[in-house]
Amino acid sequence: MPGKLYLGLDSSTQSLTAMLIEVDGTNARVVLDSSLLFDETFPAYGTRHGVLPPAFATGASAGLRGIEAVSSPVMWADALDAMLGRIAASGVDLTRLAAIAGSAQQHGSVYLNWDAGARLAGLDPKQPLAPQVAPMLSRPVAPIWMDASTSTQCAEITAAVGGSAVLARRTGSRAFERFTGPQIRKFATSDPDGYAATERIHLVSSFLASLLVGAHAPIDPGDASGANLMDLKERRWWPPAVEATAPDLAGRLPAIASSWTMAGPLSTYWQARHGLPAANVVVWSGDNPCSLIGVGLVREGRVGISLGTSDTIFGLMTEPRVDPSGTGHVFAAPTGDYMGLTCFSNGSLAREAVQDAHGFTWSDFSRALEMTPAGNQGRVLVPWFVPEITPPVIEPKVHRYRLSPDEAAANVRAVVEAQMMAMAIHSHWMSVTIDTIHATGGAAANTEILQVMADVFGADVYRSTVANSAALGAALRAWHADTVAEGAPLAWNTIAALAQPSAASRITPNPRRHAVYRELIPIYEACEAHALGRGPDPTAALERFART
Ligand code: XUL
Repeated sequence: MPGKLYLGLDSSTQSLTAMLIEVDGTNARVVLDSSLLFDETFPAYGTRHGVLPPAFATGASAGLRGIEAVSSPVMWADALDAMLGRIAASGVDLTRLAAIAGSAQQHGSVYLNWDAGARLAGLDPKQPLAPQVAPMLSRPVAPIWMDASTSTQCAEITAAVGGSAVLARRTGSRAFERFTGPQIRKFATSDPDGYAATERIHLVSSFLASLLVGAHAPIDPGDASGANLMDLKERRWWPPAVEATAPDLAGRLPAIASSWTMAGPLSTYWQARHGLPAANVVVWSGDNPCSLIGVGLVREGRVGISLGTSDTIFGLMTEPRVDPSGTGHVFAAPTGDYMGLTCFSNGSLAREAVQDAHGFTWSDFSRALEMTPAGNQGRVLVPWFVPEITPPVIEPKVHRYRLSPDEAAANVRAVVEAQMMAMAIHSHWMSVTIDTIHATGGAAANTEILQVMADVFGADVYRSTVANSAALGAALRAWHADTVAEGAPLAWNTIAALAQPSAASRITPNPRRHAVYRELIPIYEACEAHALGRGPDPTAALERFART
């Protein structure tokens, strides 16, 4: 008998992806994987890479042009309509569809007016979704995670709750410009009438779930923890932050419900419009919490490293430990645990800057790594080619110690070693003993880079082949929630088996090289401190290291 189907949707910055899995006992396989790009499929909205042009941003006249980033909730709804139509027409027997879960870009907020509840319940299946969503909005645009315009609001919220350390301890993160709370404060103070016209403020995730169930849906703790508003341990809105953010905000926020909560069946709109069944809709989560599942990181000690435009290290934590330096984030994980995440902006950007400086191809880059020894004979580069998030660096500057810019191969090794050592240093706060790393992202194709990763961390590295980890994570969450609803929850390890990388991709650390890095890491930390103007020149220590 054919098994049940589970659908995962991922509404990211630039696209909407759907992944349908079929489950037979404890085995799952992907039966459909489909994406649509917003810019390409919906040019009428005028987005570039999923972001509206600056004219749509509210603060253009206040000198905020360029750091504001907004997108269109109506476009996201349009995409949802198109994608569910595409799935309905795929020929897969959807009567077996048991549950749908979703993932969305984190932090973005959608402002719905007092009529929205009635409009959600009364969607007309003879009409497309988008024109029915536009009149629900009290703010036509949604600020998204790329927005950096709320420094003032961050400072105000931080001061009101008693400082950064208090906010981070309670909510998992100090105030960040892109987080939802500071964004809400900016709207409430700059457009009080718009705020008064707002009944409910959804995150992108709970907004899209609401469209599917035809009612205001709850939000899961994973995405709620990207708001600077949730008490991470209690998994409920934290009154001091809510009060510090905007007047009468508590009643405007969605309810928080555990990640496996059924928000309701797919509404009659979707049933009548696309002939879909009344499948259960699971509360949606953020893309990072969903990727945790979609990359198979369901136990402490296994972390993911994504080598993309920026590099990210993330992993499950059984306890809500918080980064005292304030650069890392802690979110609730869809497993009921926690997840730590630290982002570095000098990822591919820095690797490519070195590659380009020496006219290297990608295979020259690999050869340079092969030719040079671990520890680079004490030659170090601190790779802040662009402003860095971790540690925070506003004025980009590349620092070299015992290294000349023209030593091509040594610069290649230096940039990769620096990135890996920085990730090891700045993920220390998670207090997780890392034994396994799942590497994802474009640069994970490079085996020599992964070897440096294995040697620096002293951990096995596997290359993850999951391309749409957030959508897969959402599909797996749908399966998990269904097993909970049936009263026979499956272990996460079983659920996430589909996301595990192949054993054949394993790269093991070399103990001798790992010992070299154990010695070099504290010296690299001293290089960072020196580059930040907070410590003595580490050259003598590097010379001693080079002699050993
Ligand atoms: C995480 C963050 C991004 C978005 C991307 O804090 O801002 O990863 O979730 O969609």
